[in-house]
Amino acid sequence: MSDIPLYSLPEEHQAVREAVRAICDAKIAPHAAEVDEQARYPQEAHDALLATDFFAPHVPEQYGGVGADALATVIVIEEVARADVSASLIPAVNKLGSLPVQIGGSEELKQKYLGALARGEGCFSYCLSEPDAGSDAANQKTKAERSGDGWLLNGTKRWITNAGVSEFYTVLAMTDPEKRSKGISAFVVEKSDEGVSFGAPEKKLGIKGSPTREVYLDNVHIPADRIIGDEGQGFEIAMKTLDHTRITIAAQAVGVAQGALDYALDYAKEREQFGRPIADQQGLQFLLADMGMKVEAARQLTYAAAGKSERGDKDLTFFGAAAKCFASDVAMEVTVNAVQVLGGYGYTRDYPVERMMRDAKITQIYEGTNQVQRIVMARQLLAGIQSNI
Ligand code: COS
Repeated sequence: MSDIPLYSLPEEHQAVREAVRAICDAKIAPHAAEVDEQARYPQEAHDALLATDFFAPHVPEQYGGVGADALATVIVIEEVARADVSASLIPAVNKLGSLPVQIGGSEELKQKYLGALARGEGCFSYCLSEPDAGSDAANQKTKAERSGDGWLLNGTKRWITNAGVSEFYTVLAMTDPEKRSKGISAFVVEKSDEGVSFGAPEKKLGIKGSPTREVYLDNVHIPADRIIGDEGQGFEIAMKTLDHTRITIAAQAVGVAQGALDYALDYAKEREQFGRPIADQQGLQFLLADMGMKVEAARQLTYAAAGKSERGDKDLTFFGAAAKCFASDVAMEVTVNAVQVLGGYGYTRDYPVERMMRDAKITQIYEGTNQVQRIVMARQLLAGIQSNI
């Protein structure tokens, strides 16, 4: 038998949590309300994450990164989201944007772009969605055509997280419309490439500190070696990427739910009504108990999925979708209930739980709506791909 404690978080992962929480308490949480109120990029969080190697922790050591495994990366994102969901999109989207390169890119592309990301030269965004390609991701209208010794890209990408801030973009584009998903290819585009521009920031319900903009590609000419993998491999790479990164959305959901629960618990112990703390009321205790139970169940599923991501298990697709779907539904329920615990105060911007409630909502939508996650899960189950736990 191994001497690793059975079914518990390894010590080094617990140490990662403590380190990130300390940074969040000191440098990220104090700015979260203002970032939301002003809908501004959380530059303090960006700088703090960069200074402590939590900016893009997933980048392997061979490309100059710190090589955090999938579970450690999840813990980083969870802890940042507990303080500020907008800020947690920095490490999360850096993984989403760059993972296609890590999964399918040539060695030269990996050295160049994963290296630049590890050095903090810029954030990395992921450009799959378009005005007519949301859930139907294969319906790509952006085109890439061979031109001289490279590629010419034209089209509009929509809902792009950290657009304008990021220096690097993975862009999915149609190279052969006849072949639908098999005619899609992936490319690296840089913000400084001629013909790249951005729309106005979307006015959103939550995650206001993370800019969401359209990306316009107007005759953008890029060198041939910027293709990720082979021509026609883009959709498969995009879907494989999401298998891994949906777990990071689950992590955001667990983090924001934990943040709301922690705040509600402290409040319930202090707030007095009928001559005693409201925490003494059994009705409220039942609510808090359900919140705690569901956050823990979401966390366990998320960590199990992270293990599968790290090992590349064959049931990863199911687990990535299940963790994202379950944890985001929990986040929505728990944050709404945290507002309920605080009553009228919870409904004001003087307390953080209404921000957490607004921020939680997006986790049910992005990286595939929870309806899409159920399609993905059902297909896996019907194909007979069962958990190998
Ligand atoms: N890993 C590897 N390959 C995959 C894959 C995965 N997880 N998922 C799909 N593929 C492959 C399929 O195997 C298929 O190839 P074959 O024809 O050789 O079998 C090909 O990709 C097309 O897949 P499929 O037929 O399932 O495509 P659909 O058009 O039916 O789309 C969904 C499937 C709905 C699951 C997909 O479009 C999707 O995930 N949509 C949501 C997109 C999303 O998350 N957007 C958010 C963007 S980031 S904010």
